[in-house]
Amino acid sequence: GLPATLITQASDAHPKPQGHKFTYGTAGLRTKADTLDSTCFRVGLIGALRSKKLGGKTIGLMVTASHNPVEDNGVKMVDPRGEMLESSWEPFCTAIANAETSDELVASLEKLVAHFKVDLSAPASVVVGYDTRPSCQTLVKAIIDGLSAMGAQTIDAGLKTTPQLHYLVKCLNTQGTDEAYGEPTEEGYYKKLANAYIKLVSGKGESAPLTVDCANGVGAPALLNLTKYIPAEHLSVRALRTATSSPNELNHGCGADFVKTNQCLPAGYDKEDVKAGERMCSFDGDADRIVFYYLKGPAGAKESFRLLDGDKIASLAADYLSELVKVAGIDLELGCVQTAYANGSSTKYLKQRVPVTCTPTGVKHLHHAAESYDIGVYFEANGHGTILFSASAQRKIREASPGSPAAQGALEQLSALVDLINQTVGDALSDMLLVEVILRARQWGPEEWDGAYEDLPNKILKVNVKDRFLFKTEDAERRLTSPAGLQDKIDEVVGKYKDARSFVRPSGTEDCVRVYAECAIASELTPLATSVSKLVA
Ligand code: 16G
Ligand code: ZN
Repeated sequence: GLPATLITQASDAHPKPQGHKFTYGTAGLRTKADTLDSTCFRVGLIGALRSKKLGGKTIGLMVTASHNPVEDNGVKMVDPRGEMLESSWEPFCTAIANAETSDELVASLEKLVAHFKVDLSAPASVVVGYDTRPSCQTLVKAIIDGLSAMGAQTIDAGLKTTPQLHYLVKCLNTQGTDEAYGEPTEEGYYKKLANAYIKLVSGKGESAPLTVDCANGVGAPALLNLTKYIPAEHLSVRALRTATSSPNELNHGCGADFVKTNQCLPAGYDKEDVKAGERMCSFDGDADRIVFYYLKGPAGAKESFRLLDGDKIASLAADYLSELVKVAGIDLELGCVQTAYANGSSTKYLKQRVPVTCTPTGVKHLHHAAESYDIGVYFEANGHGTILFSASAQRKIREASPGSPAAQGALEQLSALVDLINQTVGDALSDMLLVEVILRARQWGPEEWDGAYEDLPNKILKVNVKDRFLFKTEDAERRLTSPAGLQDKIDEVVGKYKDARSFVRPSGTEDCVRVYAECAIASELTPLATSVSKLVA
């Protein structure tokens, strides 16, 4: 059975805040950091059990609250192939996090063990990473106490970006097999990306510097490290917002979420000497999202801010990869996965070129859907995304015999792209390099990239409601089934505006409901969004 005495003793040192309710949601368990000690301890226990269930394969635990403010923190579990925790475990995580006493805790753990038939005599191995938040230190200690109580082998990976942790998990589990993903170290990660990138851009000339907003988070040291492996002629970056030792600056007026939500430059960029036409991008606080942007228009005159978000990255990548596949002369189906937040113009653009599917919000849904294509391009509009190459696609790319020098070139590029792209999860560093590669290959600046389609004016509003769980959705969150009658009222409002679309869904990460609205005419956007919000509030 479970080491109940050890667990109880250790749990008494990590008491649960009375009455506090935790939920394992789309981003794992996330809330105010000062309430999370008991939860982290318990996630340590669960992590050990998850590994035992999988016969001792290494699973990952990442402590981060991504783009949220510095007072927040969270923990999420990573399965052996680098993907999100299998969703059937989520309700058990929630129940275990909410057990009020140590005795209830042991009982809830026993339920999990019985339900999933966990062999407690199996070994357990868990790798733990964390971001730059000051609260991480004590939370990681709590996790390690949980792992020790279960006798799990613990690898403390230290400060990592979320995608680096996913990478490590996959590498540790594939080491020495046919599917070996890479060297299971941070250095191995940089080398893998850098080598692939250098192959892809060699001989393509130098490019102008890229300005990177690191959100004052873990992306800053990671970017600095990465650049050590890439000669400056191939990648020149100007790293801004790198103040990781000033915790209050994390995601503050900067970062991918700020830029996407407010559709403007990071605060203070007017003093940073940015020029019209210059490529810029922003990471989020744990470097698993990226958005690009630039200023359009003649220098000095009024320049306009232009966002190149996850949808624009998806279309850039889908076009480029489709072309390579064609030139390579191999038969692979490339498809795109989006969510309801994808700008209507991007969906229209992509649908004219490739199959497109829509899933509910959250990486696990997109990732899963992308696995059904040979090459699955998935991006959320907020800049989280990656590209998956199926095992058979990778084999075809490796084994194809090229019919021409052009085909050979395309195959070589595809095979380097397989290495460049972090296929475990969206990765700001890897996606940044991918965009650089494509722009270099096409000899494009941001304006040419931006030319693919024109975004419909859009915005997202946050509405506070009494109980967000009353809001239930269908059709990949595009329609409400409850509260009864509300969807009809939304349809009626939307019908009054040109090319309009609006939907309402409960947030998976905050206690609110989100209203998305887009329409053809910019001046109609606020009236549309506010009318729908009023129906909801
Ligand atoms: C989480 C998701 C992200 C999604 C966001 C939506 C993962 C790893 N992250 O951060 O993909 O876009 O939630 O937040 O799945 P919301 O439900 O509050 O709108
Ligand atoms: Zn993130």
